[in-house]
Amino acid sequence: ATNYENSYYSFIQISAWIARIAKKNPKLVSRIHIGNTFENRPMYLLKVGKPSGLKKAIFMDCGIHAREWISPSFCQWFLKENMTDILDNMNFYVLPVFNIDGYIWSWTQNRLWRKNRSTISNSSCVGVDLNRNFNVAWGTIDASKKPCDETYCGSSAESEPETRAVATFIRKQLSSIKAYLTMHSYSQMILFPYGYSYEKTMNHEELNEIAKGAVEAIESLYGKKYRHGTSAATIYPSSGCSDDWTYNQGIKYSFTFELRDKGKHGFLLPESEIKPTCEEIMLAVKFIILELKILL
Ligand code: 0X9
Ligand code: ZN
Ligand code: ZN
Repeated sequence: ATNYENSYYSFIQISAWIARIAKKNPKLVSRIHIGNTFENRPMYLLKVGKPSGLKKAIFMDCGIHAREWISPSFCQWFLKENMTDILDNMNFYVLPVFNIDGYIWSWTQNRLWRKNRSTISNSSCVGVDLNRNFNVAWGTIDASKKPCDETYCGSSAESEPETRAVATFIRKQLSSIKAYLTMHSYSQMILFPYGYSYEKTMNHEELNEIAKGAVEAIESLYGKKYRHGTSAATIYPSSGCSDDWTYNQGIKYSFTFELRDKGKHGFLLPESEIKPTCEEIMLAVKFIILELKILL
């Protein structure tokens, strides 16, 4: 039998799995339609939490970049974990595959595809980098205006239906969403704003402490070393990214995870590494959630 702990799931498998867990746990899990992709596929996010009044929420997305297959695997892992103690006073919004059209393309046509699949007038090239398409310093650093480039940022901020769906949902839920986590690969890092500038945020020290604790939690399990720091200083400066946008919307705990590995397999992380990667990242996410429970 196939299992997402030891094999990657195609989008069909993931969407069947999403429907299944929502149906199996109707009191805890609900499926929310937030929009459609460029190729008109419905985007569902899962809301997880016991129904009880006003609650703080954490938003997590996976698979904004098509080829980073370990990322949707982690969203699945996260959802099945027993979170009962954590759930008591928190809701989770989980988007298992942000870039559905691109993910399917990476399964069927081009394993190393990154962008979405939107067509562009006056160009034969396809796709916008959804992590350059957010409305924050849009089109300035490490973002291309040329449709054939891997970091093409689109014709305008939020030009893409996928970006718009997520941004619209987050804007509507701003009063409850206290943290934003976005899962990428690879390079083993936990990053926080800013990415579009070397400036430090107001709560830089706090974010740094949380990220430091999270990478220590990771190392405690299998000894894997992850780096932490601002995106600009730790990976590279770039603009229009989701984490900087959520931060500037007022979500002061915004983190980008870069999962395994450090380049040996890169995006082609072997299936044997799904389970250990998800286990170590789960420890980091739990650490962050517990910190937030104390802070908020
Ligand atoms: O470049 C990206 O979009 C991310 N790295 S990846 O290799 N997965 O493509 C890093 C984004 C970090 N966040 C910001 N720069 N704000
Ligand atoms: Zn990525
Ligand atoms: Zn490896």
